[in-house]
Amino acid sequence: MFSFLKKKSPETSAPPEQPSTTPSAAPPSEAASAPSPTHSETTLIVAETVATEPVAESVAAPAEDTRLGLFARLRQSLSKTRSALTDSLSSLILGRKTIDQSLLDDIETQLLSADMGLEATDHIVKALTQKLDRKQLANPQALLDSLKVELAAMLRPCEVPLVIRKSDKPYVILVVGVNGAGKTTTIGKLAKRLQGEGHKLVLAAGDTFRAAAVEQLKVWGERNHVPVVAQPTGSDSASVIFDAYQSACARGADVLIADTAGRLHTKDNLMQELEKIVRVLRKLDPDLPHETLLVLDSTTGQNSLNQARTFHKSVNVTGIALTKLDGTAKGGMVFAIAKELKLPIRYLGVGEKVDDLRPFEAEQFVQALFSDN
Ligand SMILES: Nc1nc2c(ncn2[C@@H]2O[C@H](COP(=O)(O)OP(=O)(O)O)[C@@H](O)[C@H]2O)c(=O)[nH]1
Ligand SMILES: [Mg+2]
Repeated sequence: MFSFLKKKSPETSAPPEQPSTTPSAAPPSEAASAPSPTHSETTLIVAETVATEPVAESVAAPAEDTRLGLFARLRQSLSKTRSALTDSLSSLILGRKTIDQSLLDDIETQLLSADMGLEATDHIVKALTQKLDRKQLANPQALLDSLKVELAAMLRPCEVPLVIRKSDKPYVILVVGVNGAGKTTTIGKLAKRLQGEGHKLVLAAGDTFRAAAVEQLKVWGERNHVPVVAQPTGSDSASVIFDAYQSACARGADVLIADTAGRLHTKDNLMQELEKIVRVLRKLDPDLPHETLLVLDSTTGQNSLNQARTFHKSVNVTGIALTKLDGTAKGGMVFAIAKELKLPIRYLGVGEKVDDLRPFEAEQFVQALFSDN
């Protein structure tokens, strides 16, 4: 399935296409201490697919392509959060005859227990209290409608889709996050999505800490017919990503997505490694990476907010992909992220399949949370 190009000599390492804009041939001094891309023993593994049969899961059924079908799937994937948060909120509100402070207190408790976080909960309850004081909440249904409006308003500033600028070629997406958050899976899904939009991709297997991570990315590359640039486990991650950038330039790729390791964020060396990757990229082009996408696992609830702060401090996160919303009742944390981090939420991961990555839409998310059918 893969062809392995052993970079033993400059002749064998020649790229298949000549670069239009090739970065300086020598790696920056930062990367030179690590296995250099031009080092005679460096193995550049380019996974090229020769698969002719489409992978079943990568082909979306036509019916699922409709907006209605997508909404139904989003709704279904949020079922755990819906029963933990919105179903009980709805029955709490609609079950009351009068709207008073004690009802608002009960709403507050519900929101907090659904991982919405203090700030977001406070914001919502204050807004509802104001409306109650101004006599703008005539009946329980008006309160419920008002709650939905406030929730959507809180999410709206985070609805900033990822736009691949053609002028930034290759557009570099650095994917960061702790182990198990869903980085590699998200890269696979994102590769498929961007490919569907007509972009030519290269993937960088920058998680050189775990052998399985490289293999996992290569399988995704094979499925998506995308070349994967990798080096053996234990190689320098910045060096792999540097190689991949050069390969992406040589191939005329539109997008380079780089995977990274995710050992616990409390260990300083991970942050140092990520900072080094960014420094190496910035020597090639000060605008790199164009997107630093932090992958957060929604099942970890409030804990992921702390992770986000740590990563943001080190590598200046520009967007968030929130995974595993299908497996958790803690979907309320989307609101906590919106209120506390104020970063664009680019995508939601709603399953393990290749099509289970959804661009984040505030209104649609709230609708799916409250929709009965
Ligand atoms: N249910 C579900 N599982 C997911 C999602 N995203 C990732 N996973 C699973 O989470 C596990 C860890 O994912 P992986 O991509 O290896 O995480 P990484 O260590 O950050 O690269 C794998 O079993 C994935 O299949 C998602 O949106 N929903
Ligand atoms: Mg991984």
